[in-house]
Amino acid sequence: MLKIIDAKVIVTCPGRNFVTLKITTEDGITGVGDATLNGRELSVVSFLRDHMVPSLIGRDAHQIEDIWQFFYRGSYWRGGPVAMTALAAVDMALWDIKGKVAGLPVYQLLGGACRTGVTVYGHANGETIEDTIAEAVKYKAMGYKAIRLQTGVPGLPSTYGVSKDKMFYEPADGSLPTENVWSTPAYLKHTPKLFEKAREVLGWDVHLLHDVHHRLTPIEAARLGKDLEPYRLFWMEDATPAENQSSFRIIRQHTTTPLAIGEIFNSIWDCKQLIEEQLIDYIRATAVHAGGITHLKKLASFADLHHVRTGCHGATDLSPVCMGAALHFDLSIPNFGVQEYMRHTPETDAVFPHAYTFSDGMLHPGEAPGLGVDIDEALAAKYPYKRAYLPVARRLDGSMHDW
Ligand code: GCO
Ligand code: MG
Repeated sequence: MLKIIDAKVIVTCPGRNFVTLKITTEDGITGVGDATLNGRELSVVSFLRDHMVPSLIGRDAHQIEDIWQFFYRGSYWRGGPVAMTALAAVDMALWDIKGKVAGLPVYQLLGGACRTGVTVYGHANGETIEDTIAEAVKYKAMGYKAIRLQTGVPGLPSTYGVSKDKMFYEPADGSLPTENVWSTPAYLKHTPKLFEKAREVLGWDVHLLHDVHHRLTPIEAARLGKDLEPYRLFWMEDATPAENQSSFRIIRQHTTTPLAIGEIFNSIWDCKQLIEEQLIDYIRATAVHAGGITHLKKLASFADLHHVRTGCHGATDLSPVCMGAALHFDLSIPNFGVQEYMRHTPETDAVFPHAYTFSDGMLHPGEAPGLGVDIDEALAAKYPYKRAYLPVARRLDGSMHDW
C-alpha cells in the first residue's frame, strides 16, 4: 500500500494556461499529470478539486487500474471532455509515481521500447503558399521527417492554423473568441495548389500532412481527398465532424488519401465504429483528453486489430507533462504512426523541466524514472491564469460553421 496523502491542482500561464495535478504519497513520492483542456481550464480545476480529490485521498497509488475503474465505471455521469481530462491527470500522475518507485521510465513499465525513437511532425504555416513552403524548408533543415502544411485562403482575412509567431503557434488567441471567416469553395480550390507546389520544392522524401479542422461535409472531404491523391499525403486530418461516425464511410468510398481523426475524442466510444469498420488510418486521441495512459493503451490495442495506427495530438495546449506521457506510450506500442510536436516556448519549458529530447526528426522520452517531467512550482506561481479562448468560424453569410 502506497497511500495518497495529497493531490494539488496547479494553474499556471507561462504564455498559455496549463493545469497540472500533483499527487503526493505517504512516502513523499510525487507524480504529475496534465489536466489542461484548452479554453475550459477552470472547469477541470473545479472537477478535480471539488469532486475527485476528496475521494482520491487515502487510496493506494499503486492501484492504477482500480482507481481508473472507480472514477469511470463507478461514476453515474460518465465521460465527456472535463471528466476524462481530470481522470487522465490522475492516471498520468499515478504512472509517474509507479515509475519512480520502480526506478524505471514509464515506457519500460508499458512493455519496453518497440522503436529507437518517436517520429514527430512539425507545423509549417504561412499566409501564402510561398510563405508556408519557406517554413517547411526550415523544418526539413531542422531534421523533421514529417511536416504539416497549412496556408491562408485568398479572399479570407484570417484562417485558423495560420499563426503570426511561426515556431510557437498559439491556438487560443483572444480573451473572448475571435471570429474567423470561412469559405469552403475558396478553401477547396486553394489547398491542392499548396501540395502541388510543396512536392515541387520539398520533394518526395518527406511526409506531408494537412489538417482540415472539421470544416468540410463528408462529400466535400471526399473531393479534397481525391484532389490531394497525386501528392501522396501522410494523412488528411479531421476532414469532417465525427459525432456521426458513419459519415466517414462516404469519404472512405471515394479516396485513398489516408484519414486521421480524434484529437477531441475522450474515449474508445468516440471512435469504436471508425476503427472497427476501418474507416480511418490514424487515431489522434491523446493521453490528456482520453483518460490517460491506461485508457489510451486499450484504445491502441483495439486499433491495432484493425490496422489503425496512432498519431497523438501534440499541440502547444497539451503541457510538457502530456508530451512526456505520450512519448512513453508511443515508444512502447506496436502500432505507433507519428506524434505531433508543436514546440513549447522557453517560458513553458522552464516551468516544466523535462527529460525528453529531440534529434534527427525524433523525440525520445529519456531514461528518468517515471514520466521524466516535473513542474517548478515557484516559477509556475509567477504566471497567473489568463482567460483565453479558441476562435470560432463563420461563413461569408454570417452563419456559424463547424469547429
Ligand atoms: C492540431 C490542432 C490544434 C487544435 C488545438 C485546440 O492538430 O494540432 O487541430 O491546432 O486546434 O490544439 O486546442
Ligand atoms: Mg488537428
